[in-house]
Amino acid sequence: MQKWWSVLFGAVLLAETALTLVAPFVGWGLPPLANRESFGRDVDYLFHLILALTGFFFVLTEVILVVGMWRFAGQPGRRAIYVHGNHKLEMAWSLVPAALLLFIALVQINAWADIKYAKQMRPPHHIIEVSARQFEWRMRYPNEQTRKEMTAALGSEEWSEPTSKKAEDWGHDSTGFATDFHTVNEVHTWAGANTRIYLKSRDVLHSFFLPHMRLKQDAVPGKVIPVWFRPDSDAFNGEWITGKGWQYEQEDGHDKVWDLACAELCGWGHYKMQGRLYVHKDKASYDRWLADAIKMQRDTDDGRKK
Ligand SMILES: [Cu+2]
Repeated sequence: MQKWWSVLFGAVLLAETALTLVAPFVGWGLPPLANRESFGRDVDYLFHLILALTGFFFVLTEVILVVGMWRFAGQPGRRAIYVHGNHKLEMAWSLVPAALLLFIALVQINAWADIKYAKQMRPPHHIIEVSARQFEWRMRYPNEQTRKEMTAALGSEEWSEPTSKKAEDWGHDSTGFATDFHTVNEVHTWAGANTRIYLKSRDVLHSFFLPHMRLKQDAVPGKVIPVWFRPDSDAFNGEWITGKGWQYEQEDGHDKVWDLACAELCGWGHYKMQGRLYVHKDKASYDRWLADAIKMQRDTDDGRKK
């Protein structure tokens, strides 16, 4: 009778394995990749490599568990045997994972450096400041003049972070109106643009996650963290049309939508930290949107420098 437990465990294991094998064919895999031209494929490769390694050892240890439960199920009159460790086995199950972790650490070096090292990032075409708070993302876009100055400075040989003073003049015109643009939960860039994000948090830990770009980075209070991504040249999901707003491209009859999510449980309203990534067809479409957006901001009092 005790053997039924091993049958139950075995059945669950079989079902899990079957579902995993079926998954890629019924679309339960990763979301569509819209960042194939920079580091997206590297991230997917690492994901699948680690999934294969952990999957193999998961199935192996579960099979050993199920077989053990079957063979050594309790029987009336049979006494348990006490084992005081096995030196060779313990060495093996310490050294094998250690070697695998070292292997993964070596394989991922280039992808990590490409995504996270400020000095190795591609010179940006576009810069956005993203500031997380409970429970929304606040984006800040430089006006065209500031964007040009900053991208030129970052693209030059001489590495220079924008200083805090510089960020303050993102900026205001002589009449005291803001000429940079502030928005909530909307990331705007254009297809093929190296997009640099300066990530901040105003309160607790959040995590900036663009699943289709394969970009995820924690926002840490007190730090300004640069990250970047580049939407593919065919990744545009729509166009800004003055007077008509955002028009989504269609794909298989559905709107093409790229998500922004918070990937770090940050409080009761964590689920509300959803946004959208708008990839404009080209810089001209982005410029039209920015001009309209700055105009709308100007038409309210919020744009006035206090
Ligand atoms: Cu959050």
